Amino acid sequence: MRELDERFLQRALQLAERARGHTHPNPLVGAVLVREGRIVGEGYHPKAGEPHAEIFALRQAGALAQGATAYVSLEPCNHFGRTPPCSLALLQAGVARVVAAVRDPNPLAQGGLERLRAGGVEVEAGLLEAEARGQNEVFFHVQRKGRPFVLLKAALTLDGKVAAVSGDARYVSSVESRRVAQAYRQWLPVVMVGVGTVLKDDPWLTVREPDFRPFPLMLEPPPLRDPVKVVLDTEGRTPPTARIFREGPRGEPARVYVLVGKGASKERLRALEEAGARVVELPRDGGRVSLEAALAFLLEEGLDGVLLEGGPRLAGAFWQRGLVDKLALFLAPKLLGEGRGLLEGFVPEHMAEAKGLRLARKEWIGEDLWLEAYPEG
Ligand code: AOF
Ligand code: ZN
Repeated sequence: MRELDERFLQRALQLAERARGHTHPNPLVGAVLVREGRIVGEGYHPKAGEPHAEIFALRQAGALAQGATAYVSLEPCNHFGRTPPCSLALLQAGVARVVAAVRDPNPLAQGGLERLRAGGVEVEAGLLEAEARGQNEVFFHVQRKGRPFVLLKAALTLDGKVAAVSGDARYVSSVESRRVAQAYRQWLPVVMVGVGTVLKDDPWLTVREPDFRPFPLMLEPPPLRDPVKVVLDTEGRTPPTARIFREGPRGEPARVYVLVGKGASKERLRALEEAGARVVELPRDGGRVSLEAALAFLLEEGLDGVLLEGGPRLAGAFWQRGLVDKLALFLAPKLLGEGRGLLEGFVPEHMAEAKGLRLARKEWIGEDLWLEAYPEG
């Protein structure tokens, strides 16, 4: 019985993965309806503003939902938001039992299980909870901390350098690592760089040939899409001809925000707007755009996760403010000697000030070592 419950719930988690990268600021959610051991309906939440996972599963099941068990990767919502509550829809359809992997942390939406129980439905939560929390790491983080989730991604030589002294960084890691690294762009709604990286590398910041290994529950790739590109650029030095403004590999128009400091040259800002950027003036902190203000602005826009791709000065600034929530690192078997480190400006005097990391993944990829880690404390 337990095994069957796990199997159907696992299926709900897998369905949720189909929309990875498309639901922000909403979570990934999947639902499976089972009657007499048979799946009679399946669904997932495709996009914020569209119906929730349960609704698609109920539509597919029709009258067969009567007496069925609903397996959901997140507690059914209980609020009138962009759509009516799923708890009510499940009750009205006559579902007999609901198994949720994890309770909804969103105070506006939670309480679905109580409402269902009060309506005579058998309810349960906590099965595959760790997997469900992992799948929606961004959503759970944002609900707890009230600011976007920041993932620092970098390729390092074995002696910890991200670029040569000249700034040249093409390429530190192998092509296999770079394809995995691209998958993180599909996951998070924003890819962020400092203006130095735009000037030096003129990157595209698009999703081209991602390798989705970071997401073990994903059975088939979601529709590919490019992230919103955000440049932190206090003085508005981004060249209006930069590649970030060009249309993506699937012909999508680029969505670019250039975040500048108050008082930046109006003329430059106008040229950036003409290039298609949304230019936003934010308060400064120590001369540069305030990182806290930048994150708060992005969250207001519904952009709740940031993939920080460099360069070392921006990474160091996020790190020193305690704003890095996770790291994805690719360690290549190369040595650079003198070069640019991962976190510029972070200069502890003693080993005791080094920050510990909790490793969540260590895996070989091509010749490189792929690590995921969380800062401790
Ligand atoms: C569910 N099933 O598939 C999802 C849920 O703005 P709304 O109305 O779409 O509500 C979004 C909130 O609902 C979101 O923050 C989360 O708490 C919950 N998402 N709930 O029952 C779903 N996507
Ligand atoms: Zn719902």
